[in-house]
Amino acid sequence: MKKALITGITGQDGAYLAEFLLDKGYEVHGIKRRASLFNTARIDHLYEDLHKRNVKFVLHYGDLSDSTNIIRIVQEVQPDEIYNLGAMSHVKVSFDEPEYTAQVDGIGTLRILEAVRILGLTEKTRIYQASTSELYGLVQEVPQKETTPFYPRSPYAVAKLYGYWITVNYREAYNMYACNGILFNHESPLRGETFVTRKITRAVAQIALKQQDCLYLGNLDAQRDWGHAKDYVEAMWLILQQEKPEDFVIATGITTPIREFVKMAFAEVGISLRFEGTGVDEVGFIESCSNADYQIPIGQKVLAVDPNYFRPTEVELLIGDPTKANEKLGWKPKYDLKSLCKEMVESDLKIFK
Ligand code: NDP
Ligand code: GDR
Repeated sequence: MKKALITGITGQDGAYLAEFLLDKGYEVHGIKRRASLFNTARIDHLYEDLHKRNVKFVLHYGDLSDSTNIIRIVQEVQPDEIYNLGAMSHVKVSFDEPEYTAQVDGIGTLRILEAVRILGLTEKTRIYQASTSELYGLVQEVPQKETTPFYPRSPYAVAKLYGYWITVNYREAYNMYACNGILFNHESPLRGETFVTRKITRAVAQIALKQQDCLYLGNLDAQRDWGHAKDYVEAMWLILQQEKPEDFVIATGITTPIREFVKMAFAEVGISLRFEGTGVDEVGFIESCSNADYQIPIGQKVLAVDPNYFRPTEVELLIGDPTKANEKLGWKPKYDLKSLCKEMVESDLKIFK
């Protein structure tokens, strides 16, 4: 039985990856942070399974800012694979917490690599580093692929740039099986509530159910290449199953403006929108509503721009080229954006009902 260790197991990707690996027969270990409230909502069902199906699922307290506990856990678990998904993952928040973000997202990656090296596990343990399309930042080339130059635009992206290169360096210096997955945005019903897609689908559900009047967003012109987290955790696993370690872009190859995702999500509850104004004055009104269950007054303002959500430096356009992953990993996404958006809106409607 293979053993996997996942940092960030309580996050969106950690939860899907843990389920994926348990289904493959892995013994799964995860690192969770101590918090004053329960923070395991996304993986609680795996605990239930633990008692019913005798699955192997173990959580350890730890933090990527503390190398002593990382070394202890890696020594205890002796993992075949480590998935380093733990991070302060919010781009806008990284401008408020730049040093902490560097500690966790940058040096945290070094702590994992060093733990494996110090413990003499370089031949046994394979490492997946959660790298990101944010590395591309200011557009140098479209679509973005493995050879596209990086130009990070936030403390988050700069910290992840260190994580990327230290992973490459340890692979080359110590012959370790350590790889970067350069993943473009991926979403799901488990997406954190403050990322834009989930913020939108939650607001659509609450507006349809008359629990909220208006959704406030930042830059509506930014464009993202969005996929489903379920498809993307499979790619993480595939990256660690190859003969030789390499870095891969994981993306759909299709990009969509934030404004279009807003329209798409409202369409799921039968509401169509009319936009007026530009920049900070842009607003969205209800133009029509075809669903008898959600009768919101025509003309109600449901979308407005709040400059507080603007970033000091923005990433305007991300579109990935997944050709290498298609060809070498045999990876192709199963979900398209419409089915992802539908699943997210339906899930949020269920929650708010
Ligand atoms: P989430 O924000 O949902 O999850 C982040 C996880 O990291 C949580 O489990 C969180 O714990 C944990 N964490 C935060 N700080 C620390 C710390 N100091 N020590 C240990 N663990 C910590 O992110 P996602 O699941 O969406 O993303 C997973 C990884 O992939 C991240 O590294 C992210 O930067 C990267 N990524 C994500 C993409 C996406 O579109 N989702 C795209 C490309 C890369 P807690 O629950 O306690 O907060
Ligand atoms: P991103 O995701 O920054 O790409 O990072 P996010 O969903 O936060 O933003 C996407 C785009 O939407 C614009 N936007 C808003 N964003 C948020 N969060 N809230 C708003 O109100 C809002 N209005 C407009 C943003 O300006 C941006 O252009 C995510 C994270 O998961 C990272 O960890 C990961 O590395 C990258 O995706 C790939």
